[in-house]
Amino acid sequence: MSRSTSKTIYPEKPEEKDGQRNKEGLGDLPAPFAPLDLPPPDEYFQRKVALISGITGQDGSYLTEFLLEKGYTVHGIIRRSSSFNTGRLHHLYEDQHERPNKFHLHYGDLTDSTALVFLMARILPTEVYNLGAQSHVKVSFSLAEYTADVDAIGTLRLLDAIRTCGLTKHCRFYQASTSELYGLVQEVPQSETTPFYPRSPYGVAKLYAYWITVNYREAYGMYAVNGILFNHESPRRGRTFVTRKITRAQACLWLGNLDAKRDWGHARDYIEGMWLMLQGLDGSEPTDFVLATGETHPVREFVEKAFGVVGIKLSWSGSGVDEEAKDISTGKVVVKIDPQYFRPAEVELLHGNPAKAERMLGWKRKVNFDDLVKEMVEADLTAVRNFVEDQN
Ligand code: NDP
Ligand code: GDR
Repeated sequence: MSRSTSKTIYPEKPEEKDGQRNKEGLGDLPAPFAPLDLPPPDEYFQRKVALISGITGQDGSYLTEFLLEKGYTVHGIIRRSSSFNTGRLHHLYEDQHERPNKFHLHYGDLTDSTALVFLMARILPTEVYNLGAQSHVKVSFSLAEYTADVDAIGTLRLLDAIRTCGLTKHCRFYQASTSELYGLVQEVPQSETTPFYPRSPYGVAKLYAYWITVNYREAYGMYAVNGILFNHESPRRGRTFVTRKITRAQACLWLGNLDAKRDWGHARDYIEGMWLMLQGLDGSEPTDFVLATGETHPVREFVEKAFGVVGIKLSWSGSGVDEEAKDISTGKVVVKIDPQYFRPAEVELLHGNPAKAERMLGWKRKVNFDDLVKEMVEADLTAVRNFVEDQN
């Protein structure tokens, strides 16, 4: 059958309606499959509608609070799960009475293109925040293929959903990139120009996501940016990340590499930075930003500070897998090493340089290291006390 007689839904050379081909910079590529009758971008952007993947995670919950406060309508993608996965959003749902119709959750998954296109076309967001990911570095060694599917190809699926719906000029896109891209660091501190050298399936998947975001910005003129965020923590941090594992410790704490150094900030500060990246940059071209504190601390120091909050001083002895820490006042061993928490390839040092974000976004972290540790320990103590009270 000759090409000229075949009927395709996606014509190879679409008719140029309303100068769309030049305006969208589509060249010879297929037109959006479902061009929508949208107002011009300036008018369209009067609406404030956010779509968040990963809304049930630490960052998603803080971002939702932040955007609702700013008057946005917030739509979130949640995964079907047999166990409860909306705990971090519970308080916002209860607030629905005061903020009617502003907060909506939809089933979807970064592995399901059809669902993403459907949600995009229905919601018509002005800002998309791609926070969804299999985000645990150690777990990514066990679930390498799945991590690539969600973290790398999932990002592509979301970007393509925007294109498919003809929203390339109508929607700004934030990609949750990570300091794990630097991995085996090539310079200290790390900035937007530091070469990448990821050290885990997670880091490699996020490298693809980083570049596909840059590529869609350059190829289609999309307002798509990477926030290269260094570790940020909070009382809502998942319980298997090292900081939260430490602040929740009640019995002996079994850890892995105590010498790894991280640039730890507070998640709430970083959420504001994400939002600032999508606010137009005063007309400058969209670009990528590092968010970091500019300080670095070993895991061992986090442990000492956390125990210090409850008045426990530690003495360390031994080395390698035999290292341990005792409570000086009781002599009880409170920290030991379990090699199962070591990683096949480790990121030993992360230390970010946030100068570009400070200069162009006016962003600066507010919470310092000591206050971060204190807030997390106190939140976990409160949670334990409340739990005990509930039992009585
Ligand atoms: P969390 O692990 O707390 O949250 C991850 C979110 O992604 C959850 O809502 C999770 O849903 C969702 N998710 C997982 N798989 C899928 C999927 N297949 N489809 C749709 N959603 C999915 O991560 P954080 O909030 O800490 O981080 C947010 C983002 O920022 C992540 O992309 C992370 O990689 C990145 N990042 C985080 C940093 C940090 O220090 N926190 C630093 C730099 C980058 P569910 O609740 O159902 O599991
Ligand atoms: P990270 O965070 O890998 O930096 O990724 P995590 O808290 O898991 O590890 C930080 C460092 O602590 C060491 N470590 C341990 N880690 C865990 N989880 N459990 C332990 O028992 C333990 N003992 C020592 C680790 O080896 C590591 O060096 C986080 C995630 O949020 C990513 O999604 C994000 O991209 C990066 O931060 C920036």
